[in-house]
Amino acid sequence: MNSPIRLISPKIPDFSSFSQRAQEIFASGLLTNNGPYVQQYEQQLADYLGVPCLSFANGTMALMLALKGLNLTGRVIVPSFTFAATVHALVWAGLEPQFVDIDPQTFTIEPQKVEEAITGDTSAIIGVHVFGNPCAIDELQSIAKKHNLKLIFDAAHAFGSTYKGKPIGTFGDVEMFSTHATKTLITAEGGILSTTNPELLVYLKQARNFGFPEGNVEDTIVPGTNAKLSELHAVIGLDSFSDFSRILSHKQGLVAQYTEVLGGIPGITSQYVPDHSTSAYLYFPIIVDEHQFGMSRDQLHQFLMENGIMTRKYFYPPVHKHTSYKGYHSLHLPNTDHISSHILCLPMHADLTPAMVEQIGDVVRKAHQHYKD
Ligand code: T4K
Repeated sequence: MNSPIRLISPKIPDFSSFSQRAQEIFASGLLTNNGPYVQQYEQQLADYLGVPCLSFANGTMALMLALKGLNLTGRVIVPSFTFAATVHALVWAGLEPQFVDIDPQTFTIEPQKVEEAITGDTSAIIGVHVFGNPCAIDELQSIAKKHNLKLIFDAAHAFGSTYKGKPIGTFGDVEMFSTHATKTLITAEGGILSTTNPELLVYLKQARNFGFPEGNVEDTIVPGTNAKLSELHAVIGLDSFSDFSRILSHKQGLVAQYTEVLGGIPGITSQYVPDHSTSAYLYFPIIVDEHQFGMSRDQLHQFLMENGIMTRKYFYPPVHKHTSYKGYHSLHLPNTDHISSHILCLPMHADLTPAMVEQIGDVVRKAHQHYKD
């Protein structure tokens, strides 16, 4: 049997380039604490996005520090259709989640529901660019402005996505990217914050380094934490960055092919990406309508696995149904519940070939045929 088609296959940068730089780092003795490679990596990110960028140990800590740095209080509006880390970060920042439903086509937070949910206690909105698909940014921006709320984007999946011709990373008060091994731009573990807010940048630099201001290692200014990226991680990021555009366009080709091979299979639809946006497509999500397709999402997941194709049910269950959010289980979020229980994320990565996408399409068609016969 052929080896399975993986959901994700991190594009590990060339080892000889890494080892050369790692040797330099070892020889210098400076392994972390804002060394030259971290600075070079942050400069490359800032040049690419056109706004200042800071690196962090992971996306979750980065988001938590961004929320702290904006001095938020009370409740923060957030979708439940996301990875748990989005919500955990705000709870760790001492805030209360206020879950809001998503649009059933784009899978991103529904602006009208956001506006309806605002109360006197609301201090911010977090939008998540789900699988790389940008939120309805203009609408969210005008709601935030009208109600004097901060607007934060969890762009964990969206490095390389664009909205109305501008890169994701340039919107709201601050945006967070993850560079975890499962992403397209990787540092093994890591996160990025991009913001043009000078006070927030100063806070974040201090907060990721225990609260020390630049040039002072004795007196902390804020109760910070340790959320620094190491030099070795920054080297992986630099190498990964040099291959990023090629991988992004490879993924775009795969999306076109997925759309073609899955098109016309009854009961299979995908995520709607508006014409004014481009998505970095972390995965290729499909929605399985059991009645038209003939198999449930869970049965298709199993069938694909038996045929050597790895898939994941991101994000199932939705965060408000997690055990850690017991108090929210009875919330009525119909689109979130529906998408969460019908979604399946298909493989998407640099090593995925057109032949593999063809094979995935054939197996999905076979599953439908199997039911019909
Ligand atoms: N906000 C959102 C919306 C997020 O999705 C995430 C993270 C965050 C915030 C927080 O960012 P970080 O703090 O992580 O920077 C994974 C990732 O760990 C997580 O980063 C990601 N989102 C989430 C969607 O997925 P798991 O536990 O589901 O992944 P895991 O380990 O099962 O791996 C998934 C697939 O990738 C597997 O098929 C194996 C493959 N894989 C994984 C790793 C770690 C590899 O091939 N190589 C690897 O090194 O969480």
